[in-house]
Amino acid sequence: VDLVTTALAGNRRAIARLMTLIENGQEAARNAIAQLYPYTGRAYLIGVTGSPGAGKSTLVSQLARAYRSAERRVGIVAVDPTSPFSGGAILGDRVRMRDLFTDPSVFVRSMASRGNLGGLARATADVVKVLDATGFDPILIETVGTGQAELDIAQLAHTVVVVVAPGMGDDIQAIKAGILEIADVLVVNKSDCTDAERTAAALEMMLELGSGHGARRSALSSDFMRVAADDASQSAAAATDHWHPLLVKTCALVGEGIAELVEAIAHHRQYLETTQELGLRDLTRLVNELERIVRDDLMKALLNGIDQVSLSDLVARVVAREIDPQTAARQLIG
Ligand SMILES: Nc1nc2c(ncn2[C@@H]2O[C@H](COP(=O)(O)OP(=O)(O)OP(=O)(O)O)[C@@H](O)[C@H]2O)c(=O)[nH]1
Ligand SMILES: [Mg+2]
Repeated sequence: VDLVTTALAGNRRAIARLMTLIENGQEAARNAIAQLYPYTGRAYLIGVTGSPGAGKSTLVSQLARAYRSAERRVGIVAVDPTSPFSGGAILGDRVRMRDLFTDPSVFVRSMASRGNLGGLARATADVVKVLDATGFDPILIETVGTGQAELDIAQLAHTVVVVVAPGMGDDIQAIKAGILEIADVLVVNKSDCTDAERTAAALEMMLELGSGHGARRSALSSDFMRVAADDASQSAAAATDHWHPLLVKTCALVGEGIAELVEAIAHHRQYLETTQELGLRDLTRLVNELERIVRDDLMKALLNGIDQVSLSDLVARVVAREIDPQTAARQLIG
């Protein structure tokens, strides 16, 4: 019996081995994903992102416990080398999470970045597919919300939870500029800390002013997406009522506000389901994934087809202003 069949039957070691194949970018992984793919598309994907140390991992483990008590099988993917899930943090955190690591209905996987964030996004999408196909639902995906690749990963999810910790005054500007736009649910964690109320009030005001949400919709604007998505789904996007991000205060350390967070996520899911946004998000995600693979593979094929010397020669000529980038690119592709 092959690895995929064993994994589909629920064997944890087979699941872990598949994930390792994926992380190492091995050819066997491609075949495995092809076999698994028909079984995917069932799990609900929840992205948890936010600044370093905001309490994402603590929150994720509390969410996992909440879903466990509702008899769900929970998948956790931590795309963060410093996460407690990968052993980067103090022992206390791991001890607090030990129940999750030993629960057969929870699967925790941390993704090593290996310095290649583009590859990481692809590997993460595939690891999520493995969990999805093997019956984990929901799947929680933790990423640090600092760069485009991480935002891409966050946008794998149906619901994106952005975690903010109080007392990061300057940080609010960064949030405003970047991750607030992808937040479906905004969490002010560490509600036990001073300044929590003030941070929550500031964010509340920003939400009321209507900054945020909207970045997702413009995902349809890539050329690839426009060609790939049919008119019907595009007009469905246009007809959709806007979602107004919910704000939840939590103290992940003691589990306060977790029930409210679970409810906010469920509320967002219901919104996605009643407005056809759910299908649209799947479409967006899969077209983006397809586009990324096509781009990666074309680039790889191109680089394989030309020798190092002529490439660096061409680059030198572009730098020397002897040839413009467009003409150079055309020469390369030709
Ligand atoms: N006071 C307080 N501390 C918290 C709370 N939630 C988490 N912490 C602490 O904040 C620190 C960081 O928590 P993590 O869950 O590791 O945060 P993270 O966002 O996953 O961190 P990185 O993955 O390293 O970016 C830990 O020491 C937690 O114990 C909270 O609600 N209140
Ligand atoms: Mg973490």
